[in-house]
Amino acid sequence: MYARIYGRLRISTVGRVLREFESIDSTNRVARDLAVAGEAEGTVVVSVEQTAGRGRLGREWISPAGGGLYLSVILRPEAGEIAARERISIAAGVSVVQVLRRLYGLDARLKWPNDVLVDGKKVCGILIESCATNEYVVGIGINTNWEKVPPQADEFRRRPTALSLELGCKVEHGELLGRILESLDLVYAALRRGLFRAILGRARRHLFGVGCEVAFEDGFGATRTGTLEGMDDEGRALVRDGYDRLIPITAGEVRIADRT
Ligand code: BT5
Repeated sequence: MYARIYGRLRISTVGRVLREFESIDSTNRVARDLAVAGEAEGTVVVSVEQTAGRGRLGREWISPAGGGLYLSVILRPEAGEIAARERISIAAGVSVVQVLRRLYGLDARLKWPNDVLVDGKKVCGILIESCATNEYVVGIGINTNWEKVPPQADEFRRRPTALSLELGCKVEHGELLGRILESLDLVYAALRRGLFRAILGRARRHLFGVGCEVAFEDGFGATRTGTLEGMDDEGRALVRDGYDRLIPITAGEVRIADRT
């Protein structure tokens, strides 16, 4: 189904092998199994529908047939090549933000560390799972063609949207997939060449919620609040707390209080 655009891709690693499915439980699950079985780096698993699409921390990612692009990529950076998984995470988010801005002219923003929002609503979620040392599966779900926001969304943590709802027309999955793979391939190549700073520059430019009040976990299980100031050179979120201290946040979530 995606073969037409796939044939014209300008890629070196990401998208070298494309495994397409009509319906599977989760592209991340299948990609992980393939990775463990030795599948080549850059292999992409894509499915028209997921019956058990997953988010972080065991959450669900609703994945109706035709309503989204659901894909997972196997990456195996050399040891020491990429200092932290967080970098892959930011890079994946940046690659989606760039495509949505360039292809559709949308004001897509990166919500730290790797959600993508349009008009404050979630259009894309990214799930990075490690299989082994220096082996990752990067899962990307983008809501594409929805007629309306599904009823389950009342329970969602943040209001969702889809490209069709923002653009007023349907999008072509093959074209979107092609551009995402090219974009991801470029940022991944940049990461491997030690150019994380360049990716970070783009992430900073399009970061959502700067200046907003946020809630975050302090590492000891307590929830605290502060103001999002940006990202440090390692890609950690920087939050200024009530004592005027700048706190770098590495893991967990930053909830933007006044926009959810
Ligand atoms: C994410 O988790 O945002 C990561 C989602 C990754 C999905 C892709 S699809 C391809 C690959 N294969 C998989 O099985 N997964 C990946 P998280 O930040 O935990 O957000 C999940 C939360 O977002 C849910 O608990 C809902 O509140 C909400 N949600 C569920 N489905 C959604 C959708 N389609 N659009 C927007 N929000 C959604």
